[in-house]
Amino acid sequence: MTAQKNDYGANNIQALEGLEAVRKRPGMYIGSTDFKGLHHLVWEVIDNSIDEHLAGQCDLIEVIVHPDNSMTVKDNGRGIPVGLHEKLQKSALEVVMTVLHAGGKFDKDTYKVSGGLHGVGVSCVNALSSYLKAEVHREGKIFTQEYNQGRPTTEVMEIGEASDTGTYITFRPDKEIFETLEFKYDTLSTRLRELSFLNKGLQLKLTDERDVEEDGSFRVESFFSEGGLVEFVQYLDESRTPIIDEPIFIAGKKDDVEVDVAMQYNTSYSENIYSFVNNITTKDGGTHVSGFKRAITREFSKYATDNGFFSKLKFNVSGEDFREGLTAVISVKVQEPQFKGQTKGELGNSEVTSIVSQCVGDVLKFYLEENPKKAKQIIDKVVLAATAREAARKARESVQRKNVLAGGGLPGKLSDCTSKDPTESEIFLVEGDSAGGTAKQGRDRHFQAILPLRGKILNVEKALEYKIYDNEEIKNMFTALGVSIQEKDGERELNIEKLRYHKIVIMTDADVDGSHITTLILTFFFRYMRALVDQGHIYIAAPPLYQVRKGKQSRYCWNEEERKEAIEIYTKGNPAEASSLKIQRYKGLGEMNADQLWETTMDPETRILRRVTIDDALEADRVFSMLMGEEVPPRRDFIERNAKYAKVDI
Ligand code: 0RA
Repeated sequence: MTAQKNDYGANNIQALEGLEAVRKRPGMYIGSTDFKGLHHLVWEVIDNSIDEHLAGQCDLIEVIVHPDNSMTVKDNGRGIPVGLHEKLQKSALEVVMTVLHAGGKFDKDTYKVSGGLHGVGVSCVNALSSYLKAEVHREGKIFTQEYNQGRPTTEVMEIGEASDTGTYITFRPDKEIFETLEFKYDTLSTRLRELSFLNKGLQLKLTDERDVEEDGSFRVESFFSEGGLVEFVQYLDESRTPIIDEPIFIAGKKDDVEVDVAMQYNTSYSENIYSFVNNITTKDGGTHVSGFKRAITREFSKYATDNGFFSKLKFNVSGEDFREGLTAVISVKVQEPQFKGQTKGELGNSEVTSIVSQCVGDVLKFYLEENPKKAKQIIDKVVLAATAREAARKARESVQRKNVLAGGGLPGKLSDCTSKDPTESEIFLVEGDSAGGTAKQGRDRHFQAILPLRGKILNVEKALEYKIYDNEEIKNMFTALGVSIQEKDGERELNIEKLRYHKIVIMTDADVDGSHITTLILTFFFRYMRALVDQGHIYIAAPPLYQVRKGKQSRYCWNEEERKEAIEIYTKGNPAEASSLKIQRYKGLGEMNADQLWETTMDPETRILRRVTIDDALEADRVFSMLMGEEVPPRRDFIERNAKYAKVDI
């Protein structure tokens, strides 16, 4: 008995030390303590519920954001076990909630592959919450336990009877740990929608109690997919025109690796491959994506060659040509995933390449043989893509050659900075010549360059690649930035070794036209200079919306709240004073003089820059193609649906 008591004590200390380690270095466990880290807590809790779904024990997960920014995640799984944990001599519930990495130890037999990048365990969430309550419905009873910063504040208590089973976790992230405590609706809904596609048959419900509708009800959205990845692809391509009636679906399993793929060709020119490992996005792809690409190139090449589709071509068809207008979702389940790269966004397990390649290859081979008409439609498109790529290569090389002949100089419209150090240099892409002139006067010429862009730049979503090189504004951007597109083994690559500015700032009017132009420029970067977006070189300037003046004093305001605040300050709350104020609404950059533009929008000391991250490439891409593409009905629908929440956050 004594030995056991000692054990108990020692184990308790171990638990406390574990939780302390998490609080000391939260970044090690959840990546960061910013907005991303905060949401990581939710993903972590949901992951555990998804594991129950994967084990075939749960078909409903509810996520509720409470008015105080605490959060409840409910599932109808088996419920966390509450019985005595032999070794630790306490309730299994307490062990799961307080011992680091204890979560999976009980369920060796269950199918557990969710997690991966997450998978740090719900005890981590507990350690980083100022309050957490676990409620378990199990064995006909309801049990609860509460915690503070991961330490139990109550025993495991039996509080009533239950006719159902499940786990409810309510937690309030600790303000001592997180820089922000505000959960973002769009981030939650995007991920829950994605999870519903990745886990067909699972219902995910999101309730936001902070957002009360006119009739007093809360904002609620429910996500459920019967078709899984096939519906995912259809959702992604909502605003594109499909080439074959139904996406191709592939499911296979080999050596404990599960492979699911859905793919569709559409009439656009872009390639959109989204990949997941154990339900987690791999934004940089990896071995599963390589295996998929390999199979596509191999099977389509073989089929096209065997059937004489390539016999008249005077140039090679590259791997890329097989993926033009392709939208695909690849989801694999791997027992021990290894994530590579700086942001761990790439699957490293080498065995996965050939497994995916084989699974996809087998199905494709069969599909092409069985569906000759569809096969021809796809191959016709591939031939078109190869032809267009050849034309684009010629156009690009001709532009590059002409530029070299012309002395390889910079565009005439560029007002370059004097510094030759890219790390300190910035370029402002400014809408219109007149605002460009003001920016040129206002800038610090040592490190700030100005490139005015005239009118609306070409809408690249609709344009063929070879046409974009005829466009003056686009040519100017390539030469001014010092980047070029090169082909390597038939794959296009952006060379940014000679990038001349590490900050590329889009500066447009703060009105509807301005935001349209920003979206156009962003679409261009997204499609043709993606590496610059991924590496965080693209920024959006934020000019103020108002200036409130009283005599010689003035304040700039970036939103309504600041405007009200400024009025309040200058009138000292006395409405009679309001007539002495001058309030200017800036509709365009042109309404500011050079000094004002510098002070409000360009001076690194005082300006606000928004860095463009395509963290959510998926949603951004959908929005781009919806706002820019051919199909009008989904666009109208999108705008109407989002009118109340319209906020394209990229
Ligand atoms: C350990 C073992 C079992 C289930 C769970 C944990 C579990 C954890 C969480 C976290 C959120 N929801 C959850 N649901 C279940 C297996 C239990 C059994 O075999 O009955």
